[in-house]
Amino acid sequence: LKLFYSPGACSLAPHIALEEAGIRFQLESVGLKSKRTESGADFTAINPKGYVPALVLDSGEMVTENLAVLDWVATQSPSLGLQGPLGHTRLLETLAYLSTEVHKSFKPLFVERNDYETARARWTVAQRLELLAYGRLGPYLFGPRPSVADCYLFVMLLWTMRFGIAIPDAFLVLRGSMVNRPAVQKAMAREGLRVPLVEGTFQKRMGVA
Ligand SMILES: N[C@@H](CCC(=O)N[C@@H](CS)C(=O)NCC(=O)O)C(=O)O
Repeated sequence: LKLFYSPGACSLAPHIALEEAGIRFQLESVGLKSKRTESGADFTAINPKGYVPALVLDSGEMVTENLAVLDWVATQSPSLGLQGPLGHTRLLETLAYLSTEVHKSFKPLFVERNDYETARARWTVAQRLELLAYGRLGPYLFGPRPSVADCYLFVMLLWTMRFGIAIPDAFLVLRGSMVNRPAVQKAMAREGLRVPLVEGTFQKRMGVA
């Protein structure tokens, strides 16, 4: 099993999830601009989409798209999924929201568009996180245990620190709970990222999203 990733990018979500699952895997970093992997390979020849995450299974088949990669991890390690008749549906619902509504809303911030687009993106991210937080009991999205959706949300909550976007109190708790998890600390250290200790003091080496 091999995960292609870039430090601090959205691929940190499956990286954390794989650590949480206790699955053995290899990592290979990708330069998102150069499209070269750390071993010098042309990443677009491996994944024509040219973006991370890309997970190569032991069978040699490749899975891309965070939603699918995270769902795959949850099928390997059901404690990272959601139980009950609607469990899988709720997981996909949340992963889809994170991917298409939250993650995508960050894009103008990473490409440094004009002030208007940047301000609008910040507002959109904040508003979508408010909607997601509404009615959550915590500490994680679905209660006392983290799911793969929390891994994805956590990466977005690191990005809000980077861009100084205020987040709901429930997500301050969630981010703090995630930061204390050994799997999160291991994955962040492996990606060369400093684990935030105090709100607002996050020194990052983030990839471009
Ligand atoms: N649709 C993809 C998007 C993944 C994505 O945006 N990856 C970013 C890093 S967070 C990336 O690799 N960007 C470089 C590029 O698109 O060239 C997913 O949901 O997994």
